[in-house]
Amino acid sequence: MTEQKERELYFWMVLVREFEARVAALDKQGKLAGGVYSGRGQEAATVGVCHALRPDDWVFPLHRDMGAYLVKGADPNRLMAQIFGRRDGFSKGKDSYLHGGDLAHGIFGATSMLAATLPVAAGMAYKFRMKNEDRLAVAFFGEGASSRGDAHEAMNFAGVHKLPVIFVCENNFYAYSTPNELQFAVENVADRAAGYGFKGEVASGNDLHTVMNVMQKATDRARRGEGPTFIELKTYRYHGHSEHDRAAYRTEEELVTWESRDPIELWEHYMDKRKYDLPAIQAETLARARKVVEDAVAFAEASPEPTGPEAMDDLYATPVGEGR
Ligand SMILES: Cc1ncc(C[n+]2csc(CCOP(=O)(O)OP(=O)(O)O)c2C)c(N)n1
Repeated sequence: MTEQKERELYFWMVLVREFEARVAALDKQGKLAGGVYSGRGQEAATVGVCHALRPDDWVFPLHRDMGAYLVKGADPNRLMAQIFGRRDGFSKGKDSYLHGGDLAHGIFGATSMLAATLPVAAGMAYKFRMKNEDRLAVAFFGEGASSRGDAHEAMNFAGVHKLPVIFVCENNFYAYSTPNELQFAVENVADRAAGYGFKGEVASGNDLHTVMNVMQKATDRARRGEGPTFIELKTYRYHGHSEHDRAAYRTEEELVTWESRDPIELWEHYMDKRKYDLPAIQAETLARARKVVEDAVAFAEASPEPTGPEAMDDLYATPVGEGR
């Protein structure tokens, strides 16, 4: 990998962290329109996965996958406006962050029902297959979501039809407060892939190199027509489930253990070992990321609130023959 690419990957992780930190602060100031689910600590997972994709591939992020939006190409200004519930957001102020997809960049908005997007991702991959398109669908979900029937149905269907879809489970050890041992009885969630007839990979979600390696294998497999991969990335969220959750169900020792494997610090350590000018890179990257975030906040704050009647816009398609 070139130094330029490694620095770019670093920028994405720092941008995701800075963006989410600002969003958490804005939430505490009561400025936002909906729930905030920080993925702080999970940046290597979303950045590593999405960096491996092409612009015309599709991602299906869930509530903790802000990085997927940013790396896949969503405009940070519109993303922030979405989080503020303003007219320039993807849903034009009709919804909170969670449900705002950005169709122009291949980002499907999350649904509140966990795992409900997985069959949609499989369906989209089925369409790619039918139309002979060299494109992939990537569905993110947590280990909690993996317990839902939708996840099983999607993976079974994808396995039967050898679809170009990658299932990325970010296992951060808690689904809200439910720990792994009360969530599934297998050792790894990805062990289930065998039951669907495709490959399961278990990897560190905090180590960017590892994430990129497993993604490379999975995208190659899918593009060769060899079907899906179930990637389980072991990672950790530093914040509670959402900003109001103090996460009293975990120990300080556990949190600190994971913080000592911080994905951004691991990458900095790597760049240092490569003898790059780390202090200069850190300062430059942080300034660049903060500028993007501050511009996005200014844009969102200047974006108007939608008016009442706009609530009815876009609810129905224009009937055929009418309008245009
Ligand atoms: C079907 C369904 N059940 C419960 C919820 C409430 N809920 C939202 S997020 C969440 C925890 C999800 O955990 P996980 O899938 O592991 O993802 P994480 O939040 O850890 O990233 C729960 C229980 C929901 N949205 N949908």
